[in-house]
Amino acid sequence: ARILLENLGHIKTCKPTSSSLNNIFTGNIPVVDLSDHTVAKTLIVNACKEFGFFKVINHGISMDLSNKLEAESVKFFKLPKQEKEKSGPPNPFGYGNRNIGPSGDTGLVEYLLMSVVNEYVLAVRNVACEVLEMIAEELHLQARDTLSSLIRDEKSDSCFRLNYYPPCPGLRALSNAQSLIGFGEHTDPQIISVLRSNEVSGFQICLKDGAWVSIPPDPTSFFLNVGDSLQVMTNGRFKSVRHRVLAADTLKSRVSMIYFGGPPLNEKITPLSSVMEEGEESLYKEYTWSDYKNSAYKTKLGDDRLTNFQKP
Ligand code: GA4
Repeated sequence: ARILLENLGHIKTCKPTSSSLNNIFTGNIPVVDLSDHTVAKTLIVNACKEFGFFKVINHGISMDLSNKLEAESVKFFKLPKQEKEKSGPPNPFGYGNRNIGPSGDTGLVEYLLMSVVNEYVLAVRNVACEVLEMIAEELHLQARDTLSSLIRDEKSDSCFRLNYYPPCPGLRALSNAQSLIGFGEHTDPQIISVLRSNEVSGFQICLKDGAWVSIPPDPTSFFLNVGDSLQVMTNGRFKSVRHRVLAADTLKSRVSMIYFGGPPLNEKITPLSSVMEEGEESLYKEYTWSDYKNSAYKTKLGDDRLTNFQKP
């Protein structure tokens, strides 16, 4: 555990529901080639509006870096229970098993939640910033770094999560749907999240019509999703995507690593003036990221956390 924790920096700690598991199909999710900015920025903005989700390729992060971190993670999750528990409980950062967040949510998952300091996270944050800068250009925001500066800020409230879904072969044959859930459906509260997983499937997103789509895993790529804060900052133009992970119905465990790019605690989360049409009003009340976070930690994982912040 110590090796992993030293490599990853300080562990501080950083929540699932199930609905019908039917309607599962593999969708055509936008794939964005980051080596061509001109094409990429239009694709990204369209994907953020339609899905709140897309995959990026040619991102410049070496497989080696991701694989090393994955291997370190597996080493940690394979340690005896007692050893792992020395890094817990996750309040807010640390090791957690089955229990997710403070509201009684559970899933077939173990995880480590931590603050962000290591090389991998810095590399992934750069990808997130590059994407946010392309969004800023495409939306004609006042400055290119209007969004990226929030997650580059030294006070940025970002975090990093390693999830380990133990192998549960044959699970799906069981009738109890709840037991199929690794991490229950939810939206991410932050601005943007960057996910990378090994080759084990399970990740799904919810489309606008409510259908769940399985996203084929791809360890060479990153999956980005719009968080609640970016939905608000675009006054609802971008969608904070609902997603979940099914338990690993295989002999192999699923390992995912997710960077959550959040703004500083005192940052006002409000629609960016340059996205607003003349006479357009904010759909949301005024609040800071700290207000949102405090409120989020009182909710159940699957709750729609933004409704409290919508204008009547
Ligand atoms: C969802 C996104 C991130 O994983 C996370 C989660 C956090 C936790 O696991 O402690 C939360 C969940 C997440 C949203 C609502 C609250 C907080 C559990 C929960 C019930 C680290 C985050 O920032 O919000």
